[in-house]
Parts: sequence; C-alpha cells; structure tokens
Amino acid sequence: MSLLMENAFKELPPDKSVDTKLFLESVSHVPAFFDCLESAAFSPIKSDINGNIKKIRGVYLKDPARYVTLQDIVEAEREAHGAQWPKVGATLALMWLKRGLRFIQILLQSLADGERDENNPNLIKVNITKAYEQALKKYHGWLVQKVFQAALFAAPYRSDFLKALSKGEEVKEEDCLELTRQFLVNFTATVDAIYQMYTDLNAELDYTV
Ligand code: EIS
Repeated sequence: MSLLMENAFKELPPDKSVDTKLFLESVSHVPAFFDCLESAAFSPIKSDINGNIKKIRGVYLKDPARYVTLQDIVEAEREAHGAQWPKVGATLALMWLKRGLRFIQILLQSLADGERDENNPNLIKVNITKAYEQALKKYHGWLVQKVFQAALFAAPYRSDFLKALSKGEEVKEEDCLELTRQFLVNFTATVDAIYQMYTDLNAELDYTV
C-alpha cells in the first residue's frame, strides 16, 4: 500500500478547525516520506520538522481536553505569553511546520501536475525549486539559501522519489501520481486552514533565519 494513502490526512469539518490529535497522528508520518533522502544534507531538515512536531505534541499532551483543535493551542498561548507571542511555544513551532508542509504540498502538486524539465525529465529540481521559492525562500537569509542550493544536489531522481512514496513497491508512475493527487486533497485543505488561522489571529511573522 502506498505510504501516502496509509497516512492520509482527515477531511476537515465545515468550520475548518484542525483536530490536534488527528493532525499530530497524520503529520508524524510525513518525515518518513523522505526516507529515500539518505544524504546527510537532509538530516537538519528532518530534525527541524520533527522538532516542531515534538513541541506541538508536548503542549497538547499537557491538557488534551483543552487543546482539542490547533487553534485552541494558539489562542491559549496568546493569552499566556503576552508580548512574546507569537514567537513562542507551539505557536512558533506550528508557524514553521506549516511552511515545511506547504513546501511538501507544492512539491507533490507540481509532480502530480506533470511539471518537469524536458531536458532532464528524471530530475525533480524544478519541482523542488518551485516549492522552495513559494514556501520558504523569503524566510531564509543568504546562508540558509546556500544550504538549500547544496541540498538540491542531493535531490533524488524522480523515479526513486515516486518509488519511495509507494514504499519501494513497483507501482506504475501514473498510479503513484493518482494516489498523490488523492493525498493532496485533505492535505492541502489542512495546510490552507492552518495558514488561514495564522492570518486571522495575526500570528504570522516574517523574520528570516
Ligand atoms: C525554526 O527553524 C524552528 O523550526 C523553530 C524555531 O527554533 C525557530 C526559531 O526562529 O526556527 O533554521 C531552520 C528554519 N526552518 C527555522 C532551517 C533549517 C534547514 C533549512 C534548509 C533549507 C533547505 C530546504 C529545501 C530542502 C529540499 C528537500 C528536497 C526534497 C525532495 C522531512 C524532510 C522533508 C523536506 C521538506 C523540506 C521542509 C524544510 C523545512 C525547513 C523549515 C525551516 O526553514 S521550534 O523550532 O519552534 O519548534 O522550537
């Protein structure tokens, strides 16, 4: 079975609130999508994402009944932290995590849409670069942008990446892309809802690292 569909995100309710427990469950499998990226170039990225997830889970587990939705957490921290907020706690972790998720979403969407470099059809650099420019670049200073450029050299081939999404099984490329499209439905809706929440609560920051 496909890694993607085994770990599908749940459909959002009409009010677009994101259930914390379900979100943490689904998102905890996301770093495994990238297990084909064995290069050391990717380990800081994975550990950054895992750190964000751990921080959000830590807050949630302190009081699961109080933090049913992600918005419950962000609002409680706004009350608790005053002027430090939103650059604090799970609010900050989710701010960054959503950017990593947006990166993944744009990358998968671009692959599903068949965007490719006709001269190098088995490379995914164009897809990765598109995702980076739209989701992360503006939050990175020149040094981290250089780290990105270096990581790009370690990018997997398109065929290997699609195979990894299918858990190493020999699945036809078109089938894998179809599963990717199905995965993207609830995944994109969830990422969009988190972005919308940050806008509505005025919780977004645009400093660079
Ligand atoms: C945040 O990190 C922390 O996440 C946050 C808190 O400490 C905060 C304080 O300001 O900083 O510095 C990090 C930033 N995170 C800020 C940079 C890490 C390395 C970035 C390298 C950029 C290369 C990206 C491109 C990678 C190409 C991948 C090719 C794929 C085929 C499982 C891996 C999946 C890859 C998905 C890529 C998402 C990258 C996410 C980077 C996020 C970032 O820029 S807190 O921590 O609040 O939890 O304590």
